[in-house]
Amino acid sequence: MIYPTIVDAKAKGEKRFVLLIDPDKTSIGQLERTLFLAMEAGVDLILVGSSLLMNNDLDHYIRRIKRQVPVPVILFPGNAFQLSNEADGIFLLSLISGRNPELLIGQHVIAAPFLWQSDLEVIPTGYMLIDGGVPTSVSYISNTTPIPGNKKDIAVCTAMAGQLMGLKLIYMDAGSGAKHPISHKMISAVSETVEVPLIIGGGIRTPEQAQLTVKAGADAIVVGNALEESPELLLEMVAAVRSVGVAS
Ligand code: 1GP
Repeated sequence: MIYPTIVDAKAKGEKRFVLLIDPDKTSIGQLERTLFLAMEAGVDLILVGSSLLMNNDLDHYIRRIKRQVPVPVILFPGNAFQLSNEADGIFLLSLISGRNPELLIGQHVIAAPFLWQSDLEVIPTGYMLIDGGVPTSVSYISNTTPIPGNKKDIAVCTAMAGQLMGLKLIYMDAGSGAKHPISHKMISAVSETVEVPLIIGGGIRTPEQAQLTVKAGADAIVVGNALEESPELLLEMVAAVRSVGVAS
């Protein structure tokens, strides 16, 4: 089971590194090198998904990942087309920072019969989009306004509402390719408030940023874009995250 391991890690103060793979941006040819480095570095989880996906063979793509690495693969779907029984689990995202009913309940209803019959571990996730200084695919495609980056009280109240509604994770995302990652003030404020694990992603490009993000209170970080450009960064990034934890 994936979720209990995330909760357990949080309880022990261990930080987790999550690699995001967008099938449109990492070809099957490039996958081998990325996955080799992911194993070397000791990546904890792999997310697969995108706001908008051109690749129409998710099953094949995920089978290819699972053939090479034993790391759990979690769907991070932009919509109900991005489902596959080849994955181990799914972040069932409620876009709680937005006010688009399609992404609060509409797509979930469409996906429900598939998920009901699948063996995927469903992890209900409060997904919060935070302004990262540039319009992102996710804000455009989701037709939602991100929470302003300097409004930590709005982020805290939104995360509180997510936990009260029974969501099991809070994922604050500045969006792939964000100009700047989520502020440490906002991360600390949310992590000091909610009890469910907190995942942070969007615009994390250096090992230093990765380390500061977990120090600020993230239980796990997600990195995609920077690693598509330089997969070698994986080793340093994971080491930076590992260096923070019970010992620090
Ligand atoms: C996006 O949080 C993820 O949903 C990762 O963002 O691609 O900018 O690392 P980056």
